Amino acid sequence: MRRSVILITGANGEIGHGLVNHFGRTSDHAILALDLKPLDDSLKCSGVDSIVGDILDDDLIQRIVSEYEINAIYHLAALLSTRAEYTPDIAHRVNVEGTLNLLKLAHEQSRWQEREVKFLFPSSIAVYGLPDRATKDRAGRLREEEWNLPTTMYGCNKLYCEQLGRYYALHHRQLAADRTPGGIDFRAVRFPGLISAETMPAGGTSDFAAEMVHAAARGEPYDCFVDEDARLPFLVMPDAIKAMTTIAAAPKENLTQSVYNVGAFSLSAGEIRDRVLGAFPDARVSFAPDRPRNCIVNSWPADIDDSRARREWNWSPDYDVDKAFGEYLAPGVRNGLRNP
Ligand code: NAD
Ligand code: AKB
Repeated sequence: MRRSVILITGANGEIGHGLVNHFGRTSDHAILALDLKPLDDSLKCSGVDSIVGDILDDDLIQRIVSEYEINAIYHLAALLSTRAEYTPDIAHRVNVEGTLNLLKLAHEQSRWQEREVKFLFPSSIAVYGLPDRATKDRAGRLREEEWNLPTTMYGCNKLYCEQLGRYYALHHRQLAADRTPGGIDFRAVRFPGLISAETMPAGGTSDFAAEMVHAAARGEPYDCFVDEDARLPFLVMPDAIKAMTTIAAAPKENLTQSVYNVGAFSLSAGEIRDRVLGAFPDARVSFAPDRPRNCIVNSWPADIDDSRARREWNWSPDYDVDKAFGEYLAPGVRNGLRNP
């Protein structure tokens, strides 16, 4: 008998920490956690099998097929935007070929099980590409289909994987004589910058927000790599987990598209500094913009329109900006310092 599991790739990353914890608390399903890095000890518990490995390793994927019956896939493994710009070829392999491997795995599993396998994919505001700051200021909150002209390898990868997922769900093997409809139930959320009180980001371009909060809590000075007025939408980690698990549970007939924006609040780097100073009055934040990274942030929207997610699957963040800083980030990072 193959063990029935929810597969989480990139399980040792920031969202992975949140998801593994969430399922550990709330789900009867066993979890298969896959990551290049060993799973943190804090995430290891009964009900969690972990595999150290690469989503590009075909032999490993086949081993997973032979040992597990996969109910749903949360495919988180990726190289984020800044890291991807340094190694675009590797980013393309991990972000696109890796996603294709997981879609093929989901397809194979659905044939074995003769039912749909849910595939949850965290996309990103990096799929948007605004040509300059003036256009960004004029554009305001973007809907899903606007300005899909990414300027980064990561954004191109995410946009294409959204389309690959839709293709696998709706049109895969459309000319095959023995084609049976369905197979993969692909659902994606486009996340803004995420801020976690528990983990530190690495390799992203929206990382300045989380880095500023964590540096302040540690009493370290922080040189912010974007301009004071650089603005992005943000979401705190508990709401990111809420978004992924809520869209996963939504009745399929309510969903009119496969990709949805989700957001909570929009802040400039200067406004984040002010919030951080409110919580940590001794914080030392200065601005030393890195022009190319600042350009990437300027190509991403200041805010996103998530009204379709709110209408179709009742998306609603638990944390507005006051609650995010007052009830989650400030107490959370202080607590993290007490319990390293
Ligand atoms: P993260 O960098 O913290 O985690 C990614 C994990 O994937 C890492 O633990 C890494 O070891 C693993 N990984 C990388 N390459 C791998 C490979 N070839 N095989 C197996 N594992 C591999 O990132 P995160 O913040 O947890 O993001 C998770 C997902 O959410 C990513 O797809 C990311 O693009 C997306 N996302 C994140 C944000 C954000 O602000 N954090 C925003 C939008 C979308
Ligand atoms: C990044 O900056 O690359 C991520 C993202 C917004 O997708 N945090």
